[in-house]
Amino acid sequence: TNTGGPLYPQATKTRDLRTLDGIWNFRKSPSDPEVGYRGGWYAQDLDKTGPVIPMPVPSSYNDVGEDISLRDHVGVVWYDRRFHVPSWWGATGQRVWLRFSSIHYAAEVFINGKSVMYHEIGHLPFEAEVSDLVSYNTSNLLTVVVDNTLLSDTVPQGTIKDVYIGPNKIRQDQVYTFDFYNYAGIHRSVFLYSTPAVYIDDVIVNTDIQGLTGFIVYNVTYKGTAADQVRCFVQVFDKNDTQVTAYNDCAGLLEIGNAHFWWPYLMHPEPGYLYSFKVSLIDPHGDVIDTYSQKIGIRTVTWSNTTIYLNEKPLYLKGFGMHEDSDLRGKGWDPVLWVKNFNLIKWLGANAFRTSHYPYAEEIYQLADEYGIMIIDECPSVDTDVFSDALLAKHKQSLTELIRRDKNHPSVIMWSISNEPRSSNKLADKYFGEVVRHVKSMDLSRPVTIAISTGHNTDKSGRHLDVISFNRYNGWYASPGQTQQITHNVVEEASAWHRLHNKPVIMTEYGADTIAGLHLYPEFIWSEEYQCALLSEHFKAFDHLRKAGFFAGEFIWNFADFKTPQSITRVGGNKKGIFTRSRQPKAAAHHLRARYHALAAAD
Ligand code: BDP
Repeated sequence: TNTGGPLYPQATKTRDLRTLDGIWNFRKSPSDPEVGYRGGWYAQDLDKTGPVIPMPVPSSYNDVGEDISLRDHVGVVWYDRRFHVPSWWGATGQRVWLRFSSIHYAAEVFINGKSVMYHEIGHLPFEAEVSDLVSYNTSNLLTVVVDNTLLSDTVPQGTIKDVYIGPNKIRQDQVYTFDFYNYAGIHRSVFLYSTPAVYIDDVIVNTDIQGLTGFIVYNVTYKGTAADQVRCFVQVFDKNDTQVTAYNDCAGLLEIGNAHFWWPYLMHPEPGYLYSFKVSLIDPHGDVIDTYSQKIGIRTVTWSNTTIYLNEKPLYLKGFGMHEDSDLRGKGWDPVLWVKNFNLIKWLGANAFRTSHYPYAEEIYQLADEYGIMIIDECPSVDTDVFSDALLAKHKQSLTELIRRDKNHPSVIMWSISNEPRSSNKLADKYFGEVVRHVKSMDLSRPVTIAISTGHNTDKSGRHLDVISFNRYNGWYASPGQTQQITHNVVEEASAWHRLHNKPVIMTEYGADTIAGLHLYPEFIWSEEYQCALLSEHFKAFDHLRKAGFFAGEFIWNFADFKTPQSITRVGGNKKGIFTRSRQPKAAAHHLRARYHALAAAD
């Protein structure tokens, strides 16, 4: 595993950037995954090894064909393409880097037949320096082997089941308990980029506020030379590109008087204010040898045993759980979809979402920074069941990579270390104690939560958390069609969690499957009327709980309909969206919109 690449790639005066997105060659492996390796598929153009099909990158491969065996493929697939490296990169001694923003689930990457890197765990970037492997005179062959198999020690977990399909014939099925389709492939952009020989490796930024003054504590690390040969110069620019402060050190504390703070959407007339934080490495002659700049927001997140505060103001989170999911491209990064999503989020008057149930594309956090939308950032642990040491190591690894990637985003206000783990298991106590300790060793500036579905009487994870989040389907899985108990149950459960742990409480999931266009009145399950009625009963509970003083947020499940594995409880997927999969509103979207805007006006 290579865990480099915390900085999102960018072209600057000293760096260049190409994307390798486009149409690649693709070939499904026979069920014995070794066939391709034995046949040396990594060392020749894939179309020489047998039939290939064109495959868009980024995208999931599952839904672009007409073939069940492609959609439901379990195991290994091969991708390849050729690329050129600009000759001036070599001539000027630039280092060459290859970065995958995410491949699900595991990947091995070859350049010109040589293995370059292996990475496991989807939804997170990985990269390697490939300067010595690329040729400048001819094209280079890039081959990627992707394996979507989930087992008891992968994050998330799954099982492979042998299915008898005829005499001496076994098909291997992937089974998993989580409720979204196990889409696979090269899901996000592939970047080829250059840095100078001596380069900025990472920048860590933390911020603080006192009165009208903003503070930036930063630390820059660089690689490729002896420490005394370069120095750092940092500059901070406001929105008009006016420099507001500068400093001559690789680590320091900057003070900005009368600062513009980063505020959430609808909490301030100018939400999402971002400064540019520019780092330059300067050599002994005073020449700039590398520069990198990123957007930062000055804000604080603090919490007590009842309240989460942003810039010392009590926060009430209004949002939803989401998915990276859409027609045809599955979990492939899609700027059209996400600009539309953010427009809908603003239209709703929401101020937050949870990246259920895995880290989303980095571009999504950049948009959230700009718009002032707060994120509960979730790692890919969902439905954790068997609490082994091997799993714990990988679970921690997913958080190491997540926090390294997302630490500087002002939009990220909380880490969610799991969704619905089987936390009544005795082993869950020690397990989550260790996961939380690990997160705290990397970041003390944000609270940690889990979206818990275990009841408060048996859960073993809550005592380790800063904020208790719970998922509950009153009026759906419990008493479908019955809305009378909802308000009471939600108030009781939230209060019980608070009494038990004396911590702020959030409801991270509630909702009802709804077929857009199905109207049944008086309300009946699956209809738009029922979804609205179920929401209304929850709203009453939330209003009551807001007065009780420990309730910090409401997140409906889900923003939009999404694809799931095939099951008799799912009609073409999970239909709990307030928007359809093509992002058209159900009646519930209008209902929720009225509430979120009214709450924002009252706050
Ligand atoms: C919850 C899960 C979520 C599901 C949801 C549902 O956290 O992933 O999609 O239930 O069943 O248990 O709709």
